[in-house]
Amino acid sequence: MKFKEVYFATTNLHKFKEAEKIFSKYGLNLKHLNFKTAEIQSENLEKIAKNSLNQVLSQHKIPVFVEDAGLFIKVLNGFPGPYSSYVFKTIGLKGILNLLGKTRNREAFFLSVIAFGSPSGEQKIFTGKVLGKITFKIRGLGGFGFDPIFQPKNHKKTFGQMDVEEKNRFSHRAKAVKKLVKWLLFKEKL
Ligand code: ITT
Repeated sequence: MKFKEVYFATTNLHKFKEAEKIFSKYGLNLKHLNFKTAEIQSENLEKIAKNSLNQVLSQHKIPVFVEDAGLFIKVLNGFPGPYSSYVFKTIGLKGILNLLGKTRNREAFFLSVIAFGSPSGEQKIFTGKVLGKITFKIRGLGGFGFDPIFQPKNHKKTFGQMDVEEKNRFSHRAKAVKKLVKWLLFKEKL
């Protein structure tokens, strides 16, 4: 890899562990930077991620990435989307299930946007998306956030019923992190 070490700036250890597992599969070591960014309000995850990245880079001259993720529910016109963290803290899983009630169309997706930057000034964006549906009940104790009510397409379990390894096979975050890792490894050969 071109960079000796790469940092993931996040306050969410679950997110870090998911990414770390993928890095180590490719033989790379991922470092954790516990950094709380002041998340700007925007409907665009990429804008939020880029802004957060620049906050980190203004204080740390290291190769680093941030990730912004959200759950987008079709019948709610994409809500909670960029407000997922706040909605999780306020109305939580039960609040989302109540909002949907008995609605049959429960289609949703998770989107992950990674913004990577290095002190030399280069910046790159990587995204990952997973389609699925919101379950009728909370299922599973694993994972974090909305995992216990999100069932990825063509699978019987919710993310909450999977361990990190299994979730990493198809999650939004895993897809984005794999793109980043491949880019980091490919760059070395340039
Ligand atoms: P940092 O900003 O410090 O990285 P965070 O938890 O606030 O940590 P996000 O803003 O990206 O990170 O999170 C948005 C919220 O969306 C998160 O708190 C969860 O409630 C939810 N979320 C994101 N990814 C998720 C996943 O893989 N599984 C379940 N819920 C997820």
